Amino acid sequence: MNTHGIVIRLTGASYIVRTDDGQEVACKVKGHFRLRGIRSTAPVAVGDRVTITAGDAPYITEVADRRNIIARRASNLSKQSHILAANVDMALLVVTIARPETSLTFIDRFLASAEAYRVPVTLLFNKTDDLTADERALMDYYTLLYRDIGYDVLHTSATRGEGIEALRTHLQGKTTLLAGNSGVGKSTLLNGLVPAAHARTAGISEAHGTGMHTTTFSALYDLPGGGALIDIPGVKGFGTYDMEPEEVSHYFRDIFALSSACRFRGCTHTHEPGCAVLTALEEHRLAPSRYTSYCSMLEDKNESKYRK
Ligand SMILES: Nc1nc2c(ncn2[C@@H]2O[C@H](COP(=O)(O)OP(=O)(O)O)[C@@H](O)[C@H]2O)c(=O)[nH]1
Ligand SMILES: [Mg+2]
Ligand SMILES: [Zn+2]
Repeated sequence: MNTHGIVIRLTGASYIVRTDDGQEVACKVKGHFRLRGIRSTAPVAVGDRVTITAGDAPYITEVADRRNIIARRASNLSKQSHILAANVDMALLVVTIARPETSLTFIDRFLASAEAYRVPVTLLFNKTDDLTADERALMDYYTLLYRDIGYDVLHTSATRGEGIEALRTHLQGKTTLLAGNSGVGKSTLLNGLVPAAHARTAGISEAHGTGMHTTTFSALYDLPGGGALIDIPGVKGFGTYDMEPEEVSHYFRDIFALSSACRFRGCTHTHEPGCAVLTALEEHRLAPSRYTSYCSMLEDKNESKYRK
């Protein structure tokens, strides 16, 4: 008899599947899956709906069609990808203005990759209790900037519990991937939302000024009010989606919206006459930080194309 369930945790040795009747079963994977054109180092990911065999040594026999996946390249040179999570409704990008500082380039690259994966992102500014007046002003500016582009922006102080109720409401009923640099408060937020998670939190290492990775395994945590959070250890965000240089501007919503008025089709918005993006930049209708992030991503793509 076969049973169905969802993969909620990966350990080194097995996949923990929560079956539809609520049991947690440690499973192995048998044989090879051919997964619709994806060459992957790990065939099954957290969030996958699977079929398992019953018995003393259960194994996964089938992975259901995925709504989406979030993957990263196994290594720079490899064509294989590593699937981080499947069937995700949303990503929550946790950022901090300071201690540690999250760079705008990091945020913009994340947003662009998420657009490519068609995963909506909510930007969450955490540690609102720990800001100078200047830092608060900066946060307010970024909040307007990203809301204006069309992203949801929330604010929390995970340690003080401020903004957690609004966040809870926002996450209700959805499967959300937790993302963000280490030290921004992901584990603290997770513990606030899912007390049973018992995620380990870490201070910023005094010596290096960087956070330490303490979560060990990918896991899906049910939210008390419905929905779930997926925590992937040691992964800041998405790997850069494999996109052509011409495609990069499609994933910057503000730049894409402006580009319809460019004189030339295939305008790269870097030097072309009649470029509506460059005009908007000059006229302060496009944030310089967004344009800088776009250019840096475009350069990467051109370089990797050149290397091939
Ligand atoms: N002041 C302040 N510190 C926080 C907040 N949230 C988390 N921290 C602290 O930041 C550090 C890193 O938090 P952690 O949850 O481990 O971050 P993660 O690496 O993203 O999982 C810990 O010392 C937390 O106590 C917050 O809202 N305000
Ligand atoms: Mg953590
Ligand atoms: Zn242009």
